[in-house]
Amino acid sequence: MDSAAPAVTIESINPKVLGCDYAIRGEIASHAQRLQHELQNKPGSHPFNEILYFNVGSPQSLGQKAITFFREVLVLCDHPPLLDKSETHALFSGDAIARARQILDVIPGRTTGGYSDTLGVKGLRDAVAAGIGSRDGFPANPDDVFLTDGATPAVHIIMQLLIRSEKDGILCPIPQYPLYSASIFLHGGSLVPYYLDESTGWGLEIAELKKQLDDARSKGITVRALVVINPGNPTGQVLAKENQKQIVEFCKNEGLVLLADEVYQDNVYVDDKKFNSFKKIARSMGYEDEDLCLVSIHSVSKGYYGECGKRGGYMEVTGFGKEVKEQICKVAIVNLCFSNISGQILVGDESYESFNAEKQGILSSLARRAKALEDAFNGLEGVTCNKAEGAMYLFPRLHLPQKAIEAAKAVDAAPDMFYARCLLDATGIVVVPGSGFGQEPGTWHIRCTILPQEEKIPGIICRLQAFHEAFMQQFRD
Ligand code: DCS
Repeated sequence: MDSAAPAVTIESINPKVLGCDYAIRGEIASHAQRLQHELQNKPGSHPFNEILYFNVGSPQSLGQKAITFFREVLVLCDHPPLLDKSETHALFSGDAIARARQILDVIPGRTTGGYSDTLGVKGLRDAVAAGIGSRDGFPANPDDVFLTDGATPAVHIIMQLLIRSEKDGILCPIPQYPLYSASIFLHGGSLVPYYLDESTGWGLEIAELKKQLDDARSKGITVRALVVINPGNPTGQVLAKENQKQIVEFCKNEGLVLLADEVYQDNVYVDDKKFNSFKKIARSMGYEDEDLCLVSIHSVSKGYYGECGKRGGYMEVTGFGKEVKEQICKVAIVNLCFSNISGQILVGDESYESFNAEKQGILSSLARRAKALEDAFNGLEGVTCNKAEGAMYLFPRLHLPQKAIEAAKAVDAAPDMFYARCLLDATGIVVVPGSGFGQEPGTWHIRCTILPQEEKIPGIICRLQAFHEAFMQQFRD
């Protein structure tokens, strides 16, 4: 045997790792990093002087300020001796001091440096359950609440639980947030696509669900779950109550777990739509715990928190029965605990008057930014863009001239990738090609966050317009 042969090579790693894709940090983002490096080493080497990362939904990376109250509570919990210092009362709000004391009282050992209880600190799970109860008007059981390091691990846990082989399928929206395709692939299952209807504002049709379910079953796939992202990423639609009722009924009748990704529940920007949790919908239809297997996931990365780096989230798991829940707990035990304590503190925090102004300021500014960017996209030749009713993104459709499609082909790129790359090279603006989320064959999109700070939006729109006009001019048929 060749002793110099490496123990692991790209050919010998798990093909599930090799084959899984996450376009948000894909080819365009890597190219952007190269350009950033070049700009640093050689200022003036590109027609722009900064890279604008609109590919990732990370509000604070794009300038959103953290809510003061949350950060004060975290600092005080991380360093409890501050609570005994007189200066602390001048530097920190009374609400934050009181809240930090309450939180420390429920954390074993009064420290953020220990492993927490397996499912998360009991007192904080109680707070999350109370929050869900007041949101929905139906009580939540703290034993159904698992605190997680953001929403991502919750998705992996559920996929791990449900997927036994490639014969197990998960119904997943197209377009979708690529965590779903990646996690289904990594856990060895089959993604069963259902298409959202762009012409009705990314409508979710039950007939389409049924068609895809039947088709998968006819191929021998056991469909285990339906993923619904509400409000949608990348599509931004907020589901209507009646539609949600149909979805709940569909899952119950077809014996599917409903995996409700509700991380954007605070991000709704239109007056005629309101977020309703699937739990509330199911309970208001008279469905009890045992009638429906439902997982609702949430995160402090989104909403007005924007605390992506703190990795806080939860999943509320209902209808699974005691034995299955014990198995989820076992996975948590193997992890020692599912999540870090700072994230747990954030997710368990309550709404205080003292941060209401900051919260409203962030949410109303996001609504204005969504509208300004939506109007700008709709003003571009050959671009149509549905409303961002919620979430943090726009997903405009590009109707590209044939010459642009051929130019893309000539460099072996999909047309949306080609467009995103030309946009980056000309303006420094980083977006994600629609192919990273899935799209109807033959349609092309890009995804752009609505997160640039408000004062930067007019300048960004000007750059976008100038680029698009030049692009269309160059490739006009
Ligand atoms: N679910 C959805 C729908 C998301 O959009 C994201 C993150 C997550 C789950 C995972 O969030 P956390 O693990 O941070 O809690 N959204 C990514 C996106 O589309 N751009 O950047 C992050």
